[in-house]
Amino acid sequence: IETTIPAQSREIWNKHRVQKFNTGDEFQERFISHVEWTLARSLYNCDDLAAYQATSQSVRDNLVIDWNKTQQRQTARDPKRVYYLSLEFLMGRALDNALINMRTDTDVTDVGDTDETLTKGNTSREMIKNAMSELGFKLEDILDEEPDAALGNGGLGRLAACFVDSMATGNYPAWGYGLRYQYGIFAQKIINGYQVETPDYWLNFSNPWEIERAEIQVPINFYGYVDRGQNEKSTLEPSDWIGGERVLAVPYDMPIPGFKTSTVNNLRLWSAKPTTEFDFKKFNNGDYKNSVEEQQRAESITAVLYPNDNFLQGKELRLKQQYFWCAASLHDIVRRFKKGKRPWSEFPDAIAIQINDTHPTLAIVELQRILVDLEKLDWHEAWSIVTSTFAFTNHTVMQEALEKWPISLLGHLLPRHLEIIYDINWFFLQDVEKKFPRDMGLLSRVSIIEESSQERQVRMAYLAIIGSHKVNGVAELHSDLIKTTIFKDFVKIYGANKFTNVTNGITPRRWLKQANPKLAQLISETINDPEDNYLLDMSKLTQLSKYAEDEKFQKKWNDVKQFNKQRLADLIKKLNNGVDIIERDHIRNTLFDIQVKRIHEYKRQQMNIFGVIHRYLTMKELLQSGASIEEVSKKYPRKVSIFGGKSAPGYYMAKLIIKLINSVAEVVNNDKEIQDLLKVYFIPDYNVSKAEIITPASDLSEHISTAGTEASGTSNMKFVMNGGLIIGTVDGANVEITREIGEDNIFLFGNLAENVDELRYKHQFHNKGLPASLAKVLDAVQNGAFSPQNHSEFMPLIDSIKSHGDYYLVSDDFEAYISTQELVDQVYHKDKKEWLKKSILSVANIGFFSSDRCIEEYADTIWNAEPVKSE
Ligand code: HBZ
Repeated sequence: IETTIPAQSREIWNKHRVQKFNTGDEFQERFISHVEWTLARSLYNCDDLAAYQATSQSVRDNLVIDWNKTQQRQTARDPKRVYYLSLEFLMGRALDNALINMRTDTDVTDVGDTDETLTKGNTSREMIKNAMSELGFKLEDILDEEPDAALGNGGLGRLAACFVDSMATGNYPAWGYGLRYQYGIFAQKIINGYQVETPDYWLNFSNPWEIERAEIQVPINFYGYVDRGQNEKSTLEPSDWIGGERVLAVPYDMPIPGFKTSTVNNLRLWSAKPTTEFDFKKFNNGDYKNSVEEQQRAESITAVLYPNDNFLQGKELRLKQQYFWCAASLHDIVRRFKKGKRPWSEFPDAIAIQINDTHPTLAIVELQRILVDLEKLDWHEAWSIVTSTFAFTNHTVMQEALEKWPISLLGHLLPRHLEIIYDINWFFLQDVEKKFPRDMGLLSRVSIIEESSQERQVRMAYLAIIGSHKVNGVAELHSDLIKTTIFKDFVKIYGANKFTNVTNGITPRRWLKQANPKLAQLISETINDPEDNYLLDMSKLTQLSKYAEDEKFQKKWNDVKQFNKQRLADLIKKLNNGVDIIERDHIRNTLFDIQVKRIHEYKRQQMNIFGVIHRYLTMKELLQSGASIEEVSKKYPRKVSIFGGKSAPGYYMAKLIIKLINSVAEVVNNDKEIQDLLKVYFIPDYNVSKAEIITPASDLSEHISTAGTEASGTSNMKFVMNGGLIIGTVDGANVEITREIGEDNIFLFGNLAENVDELRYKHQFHNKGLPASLAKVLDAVQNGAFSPQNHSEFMPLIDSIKSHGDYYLVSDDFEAYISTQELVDQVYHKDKKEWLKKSILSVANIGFFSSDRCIEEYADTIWNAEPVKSE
């Protein structure tokens, strides 16, 4: 590797090379030096926050050493590199994860062995926990000081976070590229039952996990015009884009440690800042204040994450974010490639770029622009490089989420890119015409430019397909659906091989080991894997199957669940002003029924809360007809319905669902007559660190989307990995979860995706009426049972079912939902052994859903990339 340091100086460099701490004692020394030097504090003013900062700085020191080695190794070997472009990385906290993943040399059992990944289970974390305790701190409290890095909305952003973990663990030379938002997803407060959003200023107390690379500043242009020259040269020729506004992109790097490997990868997040260019006109006009204000506007580009999931809000600033990030990332990728001095034709052998949804689609156009305008490649040669480099992951079939940008907006912000898009479309449509002559319908259906709407729009998904060599969905059902619905015409044009499936997964390091240390310990003891190798090879979990009916083992399994339920109950108490929702003694025989995810009509939290209302009303009826509370409890044993999740700030119906949940909770939780048999709680501000407490505590979790609408879901996998059972529809990854764990171990119900169109059609043209169970619920809601002050408060939720075609098919699935819930109660309360058996068998067979498996599939079938191991 090249260096500017003269040969005779290198000896000194090597003599003073920094070292990792390897023992508790060395950690303490490092910790104190950070307290005193980095934080300029001391023994006399080191609180938990300072201790968190100093611990993180110390751990980061170790990671940085491996980070540097990893990067040097990758530069020396020059393998094919992978870049994962995602506008969201929902990372959560970094410290505990780093402690679990990171390697100190004391972890290595076979020093000098070629297989460096043979390491001891948990030494680093245990070692630091003890060392901290000697210093007077409790590790758990220190970990709690860290704010979540919440740079994402939901599943898509968390998937990107699991993927970077797995790419590092699998030793892939892979970087993530994203934006360093100053405000992550808003914090949710619940005030009088309503969601209120407050800003998430997460960088408040400097972020020890980021390394600012202030020396790298990539200029990014917007607006302006294309100079076509004197004789109006063709748009296919190298063209001059004269930008009108310029900002700088500065990278911040986050180290991503792999588990049991010295590989530390990079997550590069871009931040916008003003240029220092001097504006003569403003200067001469004496317009100082205005020129400062204009400069400040640059920073707004990376100020805030857009808080919508599965919904497009076509704002100019959002498009600006997308281009800013694509252009900066591409510049960086191309710069690194050029250092290798390889011919451009080898670009796709050197680089794979995966685009997470259509948000990074402009990267495709930007690479074409770089190759044609700046590197002067022939258009077709350039386009072949581009399409061999990119691959595209789709995450939804829902129309309202598909990105489309008005021509006027795109052409104003990025005039040269619009020309390139037109030319891409021109050549594409010519190919289509050749293959399917005179099929005008087809041409207009697949055109990148949508002409039918009042404003012409660029269809980003089509551009992404045309610019990629592979397109994948995120679960089998979803990948099949996109081929027969939204991308059907493209299957006809390109053939089915361009379209593939990579079923989502989750990282078992965070979602099992970190979130559920008790279960992890029971597993490692039981399958005799003290070094936690099962976290790298989840097929080892199948060894649990033989204990599924072992009563002693079942008891231990149940004790772990009990511990986790208690832990969640403690969190809820804290959030509920110190008031318990469930009496301590009752936790053990209360079924914890949890639905936590973004609030969306298609995810059907409304059906869940209607189910709760149905249960409550029926319990009340039984009591009124003279049944004793014992009799009622036979049919409806103890249960707590727990909800959590954010609504997009502008999503009226989702916000109303949150209010209904809270209003029902208010009534049910205060009804003395039902004696704690039923409780309802909405956990405010659901996020990654809360999910780590919530997920291990479920007996049952709900994944009940209208069939065909949830592309995959990933919390379904998390809950099962933590020994919870699922009630769910035949949708997304529920289908493959069922295949893996067995249909006896999951509670499926409801209509199938293939029947959804017909059911919707029937709602449009025939009034089928409501099932009696649902009618009873809606009547109660309509009569103000949960809104005595304002009977019509929840009318929009009722109308959506009764008058507006019940698009999400609540009325079609409700009865099956209710009866399946009753089945759940019976198994849980009448046959606990059967329940535990199901739970154990589920965990035993969930290995497929490790994100390590996903990354291997992407690497083998899409990226053609290989791991780089240290030896
Ligand atoms: O991606 C989710 C899918 O709904 C879920 O089924 C899947 O498991 C997950 C991972 O593949 N999609 C999202 O989370 N989508 C977004 O958050 C989103 C954000 C901004 C947008 C569009 C979608 O403009």
